Amino acid sequence: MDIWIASFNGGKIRELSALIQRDRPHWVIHHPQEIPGYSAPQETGNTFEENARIKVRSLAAVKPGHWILGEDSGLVVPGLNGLPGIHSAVYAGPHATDLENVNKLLKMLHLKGVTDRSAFFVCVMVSVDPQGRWLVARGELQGQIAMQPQGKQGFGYDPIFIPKGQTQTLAELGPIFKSQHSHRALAFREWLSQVDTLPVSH
Ligand code: ITT
Repeated sequence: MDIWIASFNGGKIRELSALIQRDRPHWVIHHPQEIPGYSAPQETGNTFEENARIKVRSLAAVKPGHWILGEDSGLVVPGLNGLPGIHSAVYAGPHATDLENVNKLLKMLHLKGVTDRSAFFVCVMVSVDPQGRWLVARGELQGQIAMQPQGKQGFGYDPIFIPKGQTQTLAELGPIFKSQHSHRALAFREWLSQVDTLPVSH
């Protein structure tokens, strides 16, 4: 079957594509970049799920009758009252780079004298299928914020996130670790199990 990934984030697309290719190698993956003139919708929701639904609904409007899969994700830091949370992509500004977001997070922890560096990643995955049925799945990865960036793999906040039970950041642990343990991998696994219970074959 064909599936459209409702994302413009290269890191996410890479990880999601690898998960799909691993578990459903016969699926054909498409991206919104293939659609001339299509641009990302405004993420105006107040929750990860609302924003994931906005992305999926927007792409479904131009690709009706297809499988559309989207997700909204972010890093929640309780010591910063839950920030950056749903604002993770734009924490340091509307066009912030990953590096700027990472630096702002480290700076805020320092400025506010936060000693509790615990944090968790959230991913809420949403899909709509050709029959108009919606699925929602969630994954979380617990850990803590490193004192300084380490590692070069991954994207976003990976260089400063140390998963619980590990001594290295996600950017050091790399894609194989993330494909097994990340918030995205867990949400995908949960989503796939829901797909498999739908009363049609894929
Ligand atoms: P799309 O909406 O086009 O998918 P986006 O980057 O705007 O791309 P989000 O609004 O969901 O996506 O923001 C997610 C941000 O959270 C992302 O830009 C990273 O900064 C961070 N993030 C999410 N998952 C991550 C991961 O696995 N590793 C590191 N950072 C992650």
